[in-house]
Amino acid sequence: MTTIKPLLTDLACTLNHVPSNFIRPIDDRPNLEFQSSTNDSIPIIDLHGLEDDDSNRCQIIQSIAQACQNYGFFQIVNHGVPEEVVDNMVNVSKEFFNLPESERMKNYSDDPLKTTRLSTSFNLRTENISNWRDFLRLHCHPLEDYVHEWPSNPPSFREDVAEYSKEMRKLALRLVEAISESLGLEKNYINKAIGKHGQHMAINYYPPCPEPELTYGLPAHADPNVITILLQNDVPGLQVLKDAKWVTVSPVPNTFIVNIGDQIQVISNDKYKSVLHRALVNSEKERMSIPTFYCPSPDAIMKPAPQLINSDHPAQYIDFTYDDYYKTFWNGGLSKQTCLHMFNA
Ligand SMILES: O=C(O)CCC(=O)C(=O)O
Repeated sequence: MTTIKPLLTDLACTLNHVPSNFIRPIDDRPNLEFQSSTNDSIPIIDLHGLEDDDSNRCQIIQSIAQACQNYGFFQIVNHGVPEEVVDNMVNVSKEFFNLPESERMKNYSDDPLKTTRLSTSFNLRTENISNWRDFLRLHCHPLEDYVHEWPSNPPSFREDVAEYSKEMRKLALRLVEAISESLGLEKNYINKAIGKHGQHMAINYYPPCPEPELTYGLPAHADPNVITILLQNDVPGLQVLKDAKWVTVSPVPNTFIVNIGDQIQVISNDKYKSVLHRALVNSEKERMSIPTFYCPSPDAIMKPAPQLINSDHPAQYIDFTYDDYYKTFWNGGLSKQTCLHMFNA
């Protein structure tokens, strides 16, 4: 009798071939040869001096504006997050995915609306093709509302992840202020527009894959939220769409990758674009990535900033609640376009 394993991690190590439910159609597969031949990447921005009231800040904000306009993505150095906090986060995540299956399964759910859950692929309830990924998803703000739901094994999990979440929140607030200014808006404009904001995190675990040319860890998608701050381990896999080509973001130690999400595209009235990205998998090495998603409050009314609407640039979007947008995203599945067209004016 075969036992059905709900999680990929436990199945993957027994396989020599990718099961048929993970195989993408021929015209939608990663091109691994191209991946190794490209040396383009996204801009790296040094945040040192961001809080100074001098030309440093102006310079950094200009670099952010250019990166958001041309790439929708950038990497940051000198971000102010202590190395120890990052190391603890990475180590405890590894330990979690190394726990026995029975222990990890205590957190399992396929309900996308659960605020703490371990799951696999993207949305098992709606998708036809599976993705080569397990993930632990956690809501992180306000911490005291969620921390008691988080795994209590490994024993330091809650403490290490809480420390990391607090650092991510501080960093997200600084970045969102800078992005606001880069659009010519008041520093606090975006943080006010998104109301009592939320913060979610995923720990993505991509086990080694026997045939990485047939499947994705995550197929092309844009992020529905405000900004995402991503930490990746030393195994490449993230690719970003730039001028119709997939650019690999090679891991750089002590950096985070930042991308603007659909809600910044809306607030900026399409000045900034929320860009498609995807995760490839590797035949030999496990890959881990840890995105922090900074989100509007579910009841926040999202719309273009009035200052960015004029006769040359009429409003591109109707008003909608983030709750509506988020549900549309999860129910629609990951696809090659954002859900933004469903909210066009
Ligand atoms: O693993 C990565 O590098 C990308 C992860 C991602 O895009 C996501 O979790 O939405």
